[in-house]
Amino acid sequence: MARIIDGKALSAVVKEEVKAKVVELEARYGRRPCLAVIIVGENPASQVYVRNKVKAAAFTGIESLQLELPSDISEELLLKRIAELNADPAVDGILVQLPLPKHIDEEKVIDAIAREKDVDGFHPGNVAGLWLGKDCIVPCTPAGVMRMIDSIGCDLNGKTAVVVGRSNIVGKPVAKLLLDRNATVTIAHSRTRDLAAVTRGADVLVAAVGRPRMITGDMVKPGAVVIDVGINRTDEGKIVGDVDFDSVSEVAGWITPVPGGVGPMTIAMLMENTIRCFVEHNS
Ligand code: BQF
Repeated sequence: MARIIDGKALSAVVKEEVKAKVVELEARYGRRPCLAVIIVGENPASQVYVRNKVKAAAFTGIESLQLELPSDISEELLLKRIAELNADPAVDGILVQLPLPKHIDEEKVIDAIAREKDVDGFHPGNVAGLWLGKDCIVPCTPAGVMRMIDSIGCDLNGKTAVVVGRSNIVGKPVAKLLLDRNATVTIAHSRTRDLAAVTRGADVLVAAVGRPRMITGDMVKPGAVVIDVGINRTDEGKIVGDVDFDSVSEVAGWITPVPGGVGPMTIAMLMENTIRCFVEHNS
């Protein structure tokens, strides 16, 4: 029976650390870090995510500023709002909640955020930095995944890691971070032939595909560390991961739950990234 990596508990520890750091930073710089969160439209999931971010900011003592923009806002006006936040010295971090309405080009919007304020780590300057091995802002979910792996004392050196999913936001950056720790990394995806044979080779398995319960116990190596990045809503309205928790927890050594796994860690890492942008903004 697998042990659980409790993302909720771990995120609480990280947020306490951030909270203490904010006190220290306020004493040193005379103000607190400030995170600007832009939401366009009324996607219910996005509204929940933005609420989680604003709540975490309040908990840690980070100031936040929420811009709620209508779904029919022009791309031009959204870019203008971002330019204003870029120029505002009181703002340390900026994020635009994704996804955006179809008439807006996400890439243009991400490129418009000042690299120095890009708390999501999605700006091409930060993406390049990650792949070139520079010390730069790391996307929150991949950073959270690594923190969870570290929390169990897992030494990745020489281990076989399989990432299922190749998105720019999770799969690709997580693979790079695992590679940086000397894991032997495979990125599998929807076209991978005999996926189960690939995943069964994994000492560390990261699922980030967006298909409910697709990783089943027969696809997992006994004792493996299984990290579930998925958040899917079933027909019954239940939130489940990409991992079939019941069957996989019989085989794995460690497993992250959904909810209460990677999700809370994503939010905690956003707070850390905001502090980092603040410190760099002030020095
Ligand atoms: C939990 C996200 C897909 C697409 C865009 C806690 C969050 C989620 C779950 C959360 C996510 C997922 C966020 C739990 C932010 C993570 O208790 O399990 C927190 O707020 N997330 C996002 O901003 O955009 C997304 C997933």
